[in-house]
Amino acid sequence: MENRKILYLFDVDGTLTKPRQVISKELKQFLLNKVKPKVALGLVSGSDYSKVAEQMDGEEAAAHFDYVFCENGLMYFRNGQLVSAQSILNHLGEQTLQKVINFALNYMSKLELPAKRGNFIEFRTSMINICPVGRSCNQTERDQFVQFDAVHKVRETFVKVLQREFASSGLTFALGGQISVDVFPNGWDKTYCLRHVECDNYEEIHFFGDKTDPGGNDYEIYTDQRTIGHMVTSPDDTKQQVQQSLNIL
Ligand code: M1P
Repeated sequence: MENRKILYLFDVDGTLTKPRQVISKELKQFLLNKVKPKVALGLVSGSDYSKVAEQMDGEEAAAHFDYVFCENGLMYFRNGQLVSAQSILNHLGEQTLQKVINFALNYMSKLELPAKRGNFIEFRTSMINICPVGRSCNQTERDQFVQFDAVHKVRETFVKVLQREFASSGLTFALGGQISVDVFPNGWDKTYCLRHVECDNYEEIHFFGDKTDPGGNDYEIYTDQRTIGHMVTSPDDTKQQVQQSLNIL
């Protein structure tokens, strides 16, 4: 295979798929049939494994990617098997975690939004995901929140309050997707996944992501010196940029 010493790493939501949707058949086939013969392929998402696998159209499809980095790479999968994992609970301890959870629940209890559903705090292995509308909202309620948030800056304000409250706790609060805030220890951002590929000695590591502005969860890896960053605006844009960079007609 040509150029196997190049790695193309992709964010998922907004980059390979519409937020929380499944990848299109066309883009999946393009990546696996046209791109994979040229470069190694990896996924790096803030989401957990079940969501990433679902969005790649199932675990079998996800396993076709050389690397699957979930929860920013703190959960590392290769060929569908978990290779390594880090626990936020072990890292922070119960007391600090509860302080964050209690504070967030209290803050969210005072918000008035177009809709409020369930699962306001999703506890993952290596991060907490805080969601004012509730992760069990449906697509219409998600869209409503997105519009409301664009005007009222609910998450942006929430992040500032959290940063002030937990200034000395060593935690990062990042706007991952559309409706939630990811919370993880400093340094457990998407650059974490790069340590897993160090031993594979890639000559170039390209990263494609849509949340590349400061405060977005692609910012750190996009600006990292070890990667060549590509800012994209949609799955179609990702395909176009990959086609151009690899001269695929
Ligand atoms: O794009 C990755 C993000 O996807 C989801 O975000 P949201 O539901 O807010 O659109 C979450 O899984 C989030 O943790 C993740 O960073």
